[in-house]
Amino acid sequence: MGATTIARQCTLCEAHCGILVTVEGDRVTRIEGNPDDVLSGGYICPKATAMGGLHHDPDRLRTPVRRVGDSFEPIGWDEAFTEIGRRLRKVRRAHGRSAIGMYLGNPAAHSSSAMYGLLLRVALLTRNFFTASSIDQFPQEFVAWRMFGNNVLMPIADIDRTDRLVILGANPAVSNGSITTMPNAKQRIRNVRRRGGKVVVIDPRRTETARLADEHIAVAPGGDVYLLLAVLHVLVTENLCDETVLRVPSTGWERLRELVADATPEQLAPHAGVAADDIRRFAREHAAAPSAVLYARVGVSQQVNGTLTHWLVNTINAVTGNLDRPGGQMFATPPIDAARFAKYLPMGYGAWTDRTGTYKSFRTELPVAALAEDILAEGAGRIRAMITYAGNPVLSTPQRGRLDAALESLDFYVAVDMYITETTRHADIILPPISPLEREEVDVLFSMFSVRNNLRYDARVFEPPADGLEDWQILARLTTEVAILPARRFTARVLNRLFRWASPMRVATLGVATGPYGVLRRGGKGLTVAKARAAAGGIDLGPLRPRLRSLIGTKRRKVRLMPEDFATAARAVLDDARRGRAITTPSDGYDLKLIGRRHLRSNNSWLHNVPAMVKGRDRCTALMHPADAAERGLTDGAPVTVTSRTGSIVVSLEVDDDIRRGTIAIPHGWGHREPGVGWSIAASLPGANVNLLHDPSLTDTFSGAAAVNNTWVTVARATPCP
Ligand SMILES: Nc1nc2c(c(=O)[nH]1)N[C@H]1C(S)=C(S)[C@@H](COP(=O)(O)OP(=O)(O)OC[C@H]3O[C@@H](n4cnc5c(=O)[nH]c(N)nc54)[C@H](O)[C@@H]3O)O[C@H]1N2
Ligand SMILES: Nc1nc2c(c(=O)[nH]1)N[C@H]1C(S)=C(S)[C@@H](COP(=O)(O)OP(=O)(O)OC[C@H]3O[C@@H](n4cnc5c(=O)[nH]c(N)nc54)[C@H](O)[C@@H]3O)O[C@H]1N2
Ligand code: SF4
Ligand SMILES: [Mo]
Repeated sequence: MGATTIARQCTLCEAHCGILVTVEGDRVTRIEGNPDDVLSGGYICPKATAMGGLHHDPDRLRTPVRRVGDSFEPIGWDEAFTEIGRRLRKVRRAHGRSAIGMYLGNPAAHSSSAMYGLLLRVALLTRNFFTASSIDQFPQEFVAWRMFGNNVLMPIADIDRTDRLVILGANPAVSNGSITTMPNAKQRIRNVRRRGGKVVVIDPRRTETARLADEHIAVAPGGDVYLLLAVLHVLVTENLCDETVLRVPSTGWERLRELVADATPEQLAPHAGVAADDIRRFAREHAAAPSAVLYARVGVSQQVNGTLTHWLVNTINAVTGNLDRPGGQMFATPPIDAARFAKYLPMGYGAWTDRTGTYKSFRTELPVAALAEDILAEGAGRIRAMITYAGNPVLSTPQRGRLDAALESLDFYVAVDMYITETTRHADIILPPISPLEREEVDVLFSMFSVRNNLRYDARVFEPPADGLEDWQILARLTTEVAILPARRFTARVLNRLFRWASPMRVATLGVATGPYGVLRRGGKGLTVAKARAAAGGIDLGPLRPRLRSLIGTKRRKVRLMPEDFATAARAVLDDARRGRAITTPSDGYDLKLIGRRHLRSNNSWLHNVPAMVKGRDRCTALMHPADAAERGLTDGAPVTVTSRTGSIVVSLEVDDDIRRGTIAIPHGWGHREPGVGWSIAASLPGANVNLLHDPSLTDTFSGAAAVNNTWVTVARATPCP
């Protein structure tokens, strides 16, 4: 049988590397990097082959299933949708709109079906909407909203042109970049140095990225806020920065100067875990570089001071003249320019709260930290039915181990997922989409965060099965089922017709045609999806260009360097530090800080059923410094019990001097040995759910995002089971 090769992208992580998929008959026989891809240029990581593994995985669901007792049996699509509609509407009639909750997970962002996820969210009119964003980039969006009046304006590090790249709380050598889409991050980082630039990594662990850098600063977990306040102090007091370098007018400069006037490196160094001299040198070198960019990602977001730290990152970039200019922080001009519209969207911060009144809504959603409680707590406003779409919150979010019981207690739960996971095993009905290799798409989201402007098209590798549905088709049907419709039978039919026509591909085609490069604006030479389809590696639309002025949504279009509530919170952080109280100070007998870690062959919780991704040694280990291990009489490979205020897990110890003393690192997304989990390979692997250790109430002060990098733990030799 002849082989054919099809160009598309790997959609597993934000890099969306171009791949060439070779198919013989109905089998994927090879996956290689596509050298013509305008962004990845032939690079792929080992996960790319998992695109084939997922497609062929016998454990992947191919038809809807309904729970009967402890197992699932196949049912037809129509029957499934009818039952779901009936039961969800019943819950709403009995308990109100917010009794239906929804959780949207990470892979949703990797397909254009996500727009239908949001449509479903709108149709639900519920207050109880949650996404993985509140354990991820929420603080960054919050800062973008406060500083630039537009939550989408999370700046991109212009890594390909900078003279100095400072990475805090990110490990792009493994993650390949996030909210700065940079496939082959390793090469891009090496190129900074080849150009004569300097790379600095600020991370409690000497990561794969730190190994590529000129300098590694082993900050204490949570110490970034002190470090950056001290850096700003040096920049301000030595007149190494000012507000005149901003290309867009700003407010708050004087208040910013006052804030850091006394925030000396000497005072803050112990809390940052970095020597005062190093802080001073860092600040001077940073100011002296022709262009320089601070790039921070989840390691910084997942902190109590996540918002404050991301604000300091953006502010330092701004007052050193590195905002909205090549080599600094920039904004893309994507083929569908969603940022232009986003500035008009209300963020509804605090428009409502969770039931305990602890967490404020932001961007029409509640922090996922509130999820289990909002289901379990007795009384009015309780969530009685759930929809999850492309998420595995049981493993990926801190819930004090209560989410299993919470999901089990629901009147009804429907999951849109292709696996029976730790989460979806609790569902009444699971609706599986077709495999990613059966989808045709254009990447509209990550082109908003790429290091170059581009448009790339994803061809189908296989025709979808006759009875297969894409995520968007499933979500569209769910939308009609839950929408409040007059004359339901008639209007539902009309809506379903309309949705069938409005496929994400059609919407994207229209969006691109009317976008900044589109044929409708630029005539015959303009961009179309058809042109991207004809170019097997996508279309390069050039380097990033300054454009903040046109996107900023604040009053009088000024950058807010010092939002008042940030000033208040930062003052409190400084006052506490002066009194010797810092997020980095151990307390109550807990003596080690727990942080996360990602592996090149893993992707959050869901690639562990593909044999090539999990072969070799146990990955879910606790990484500990040799001196910390010796102090506790622990040896490499030994099982250890890790205990926090909220829970306790057993994992193997990995002794390694790459990690800062007083810190341990355990990856998330493991712990698949739960009864009823449908991924047979994953369920045979060692590892535990690290989110059992994280306290859901430990969150970022402003956005409510989970602060999983600020958890205190103890570690002891595991006592063998009796
Ligand atoms: N402790 C700790 N916890 C963390 C993190 C951390 O660093 N430390 N990181 C956090 C981050 S950044 C994120 S983004 C979250 C991720 O958290 P989640 O999004 O909740 O979890 P994932 O592990 O990505 O689960 C994805 C689910 O989607 C399914 N899926 C995959 N592709 C598709 C598809 O195309 N369609 C549908 N319908 N389903 C699909 C998979 O089978 C899987 O069940 O985890 C967070 N959790
Ligand atoms: N291989 C692989 N790639 C992935 C994923 C994956 O699971 N595996 N997940 C994808 C997803 S959903 C996302 S959001 C991105 C995330 O992409 P990145 O942001 O690059 O994520 P991490 O690799 O978790 O890097 C976070 C870093 O922060 C460090 N850190 C922890 N605490 C602190 C702190 O207090 N201060 C500082 N300065 N650093 C700290 C950790 O040691 C770690 O090196 O990766 C994506 N790509
Ligand atoms: S870095 Fe790896 S997982 Fe991410 S898109 Fe590229 S090949 Fe896929
Ligand atoms: Mo993420």
